Amino acid sequence: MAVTYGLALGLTACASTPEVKKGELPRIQAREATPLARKACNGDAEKLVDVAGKGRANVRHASAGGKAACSEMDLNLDGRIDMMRMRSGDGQIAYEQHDLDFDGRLDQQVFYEGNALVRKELDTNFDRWVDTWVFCDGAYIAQLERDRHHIGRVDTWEEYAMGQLMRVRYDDDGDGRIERWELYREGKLVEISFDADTDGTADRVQKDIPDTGSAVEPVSCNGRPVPASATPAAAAPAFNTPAPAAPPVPAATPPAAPAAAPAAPVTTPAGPSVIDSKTAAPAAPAPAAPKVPATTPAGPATIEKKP
Ligand SMILES: [Ca+2]
Ligand SMILES: [Ca+2]
Ligand SMILES: [Ca+2]
Ligand SMILES: [Ca+2]
Repeated sequence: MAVTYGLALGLTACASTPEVKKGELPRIQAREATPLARKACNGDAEKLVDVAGKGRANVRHASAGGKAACSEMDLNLDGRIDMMRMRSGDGQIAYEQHDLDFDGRLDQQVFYEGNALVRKELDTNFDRWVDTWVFCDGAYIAQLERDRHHIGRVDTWEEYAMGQLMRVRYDDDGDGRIERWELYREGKLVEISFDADTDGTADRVQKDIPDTGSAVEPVSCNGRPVPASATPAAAAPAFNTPAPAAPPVPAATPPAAPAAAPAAPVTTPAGPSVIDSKTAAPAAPAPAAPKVPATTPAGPATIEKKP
């Protein structure tokens, strides 16, 4: 069995003509963190597969009413489940859970609609709470939200066009109000706006951003290369109008205390791993997975060999 990985590389992206931004909603609704917990893969029948010929099953398929329900896979053959995939009643992939670094703890859950990846949720600091939400538009990242300071709700909003970063909004002090914007053009940061009094209007705009000479290519949502036809300039919206509010989410509760952690750089979210097996793994919509440092094993139940 071969395990295939891709790398979702770091990004910086582009933006269009930046203007003074008025009317930004002074208070936003911030998505709240949710636990990242394993879901059971059950059915009325199961099939165990030893894809490595080592006398121990490393793939388990569960079915219900004769239809495939879900699968559990041990991709690195260490006896622990690294991936679980659930299917809807019509057999389409609906949901996946991934342990990307094989440490026995989940790092990501992926949501599909009609076999198409629509959202990824990640735990990037290994505390078993989702802190990063990635929203896909076809092959491209459309929006990414982060709980950068791990305060239990989103404090950073990244907007993309054709996989390229266009704008980032920050609630740096965790008070539920955005006070900083960054605009990007052709992969480079071109403008930073500050709203010190959080009245919704930028009262200081910095445009003399040093050009580091580096710009990063657009990033896809599924880890595959961004289609060559992607032309971010054509897709770039003009951020000279009031910014849209965050998508409908549960209302944030007033923060208890300002966030203390330093701001983290914008980074690309991790992708799931893919099993490439002739005998066991169902076809996957090829996500990619950066390796993250392995930590102490503490994992789920081993897949037992069929009697
Ligand atoms: Ca494993
Ligand atoms: Ca893990
Ligand atoms: Ca987390
Ligand atoms: Ca704020």
